[in-house]
Amino acid sequence: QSSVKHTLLEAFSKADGEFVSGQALADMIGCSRTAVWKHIESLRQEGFELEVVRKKGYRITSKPDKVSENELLIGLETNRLGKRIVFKESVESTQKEAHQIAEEAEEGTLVIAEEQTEGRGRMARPWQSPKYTGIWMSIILKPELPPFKAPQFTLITAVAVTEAIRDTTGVMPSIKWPNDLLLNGKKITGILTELQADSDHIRSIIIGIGVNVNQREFPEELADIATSIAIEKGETVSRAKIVQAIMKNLETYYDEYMTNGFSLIKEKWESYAISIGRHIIARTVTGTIRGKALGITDDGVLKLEDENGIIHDIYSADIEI
Ligand code: BT5
Repeated sequence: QSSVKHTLLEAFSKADGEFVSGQALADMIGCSRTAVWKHIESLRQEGFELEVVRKKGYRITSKPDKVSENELLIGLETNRLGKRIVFKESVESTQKEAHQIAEEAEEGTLVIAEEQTEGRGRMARPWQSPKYTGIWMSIILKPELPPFKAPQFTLITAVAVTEAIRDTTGVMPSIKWPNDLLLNGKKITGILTELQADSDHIRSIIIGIGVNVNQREFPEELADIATSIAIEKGETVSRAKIVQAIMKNLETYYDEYMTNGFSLIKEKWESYAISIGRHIIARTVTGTIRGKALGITDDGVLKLEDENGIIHDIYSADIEI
């Protein structure tokens, strides 16, 4: 089956957008013209669009936008990140898969799926991950660092993803501390940073990234708070290109962080953030604090000044603007 598919795709690729006759395809595969039709149907199932014209044959008008290994490896410009790819058509959660293999996985291993059936956010909140329309992935890093440095990776990732989206699609998200990217005030990306660590050092850091790319609509409960790149841009964009750009940027900023520390990333983060300098509401597990967001510290902690001039360190919260 897969070699038939390969033969077909090669034939269409040689034809370079022109028609290939059913008989020619039948001869190449060594089957009947009826069987060719069935193979064409299965290409359609995989997201290829084909035109059929009587007496001319078949031609491919559009290829699927996939995020499987082949699509991601061709054109990937990194040295370490994404060199190992675990691709699954459907998983409960790439984060869960990544946790399972983290111990023996090479640094930079990428777990990516077309669909998550139980994608999750922080505090076990659900993360909607419909098939073929978004980027649902988890990256395993193994920095030689103490565990308290881990929250910085959420901020490093936010900067890397913001610039990747800007450079590949032309739309510019803004960052909402700590882990959201927004377009026109609605969420397009969530980041979930998790650890496997001993008391004094990180064994693995698992960065989960969800990007709404080509969804054209959202279920009712998300309609007011979520959007996608395609909705905001008005056209479908390539997920593979975005993934490749994220990997490249993440590698660059990870290296920058390990050699020179957090200051360049902090500067960029603050320039992309929407909440800094504004009045916000921070809902933490211990209570709600209102005040002006002053900025982030070198450890990625949010500084919030309340109306009495007291400055609070916020380590984890949901922010309302
Ligand atoms: C996050 O959590 O924003 C982190 C999301 C991380 C998802 C990635 S996908 C790959 C990897 N595998 C996983 O299983 N997870 C990671 P949080 O800040 O807690 O936001 C969760 C909230 O966002 C939910 O309670 C919903 O309100 C909302 N939400 C759910 N799905 C969404 C979507 N597709 N787009 C925008 N908002 C969504």
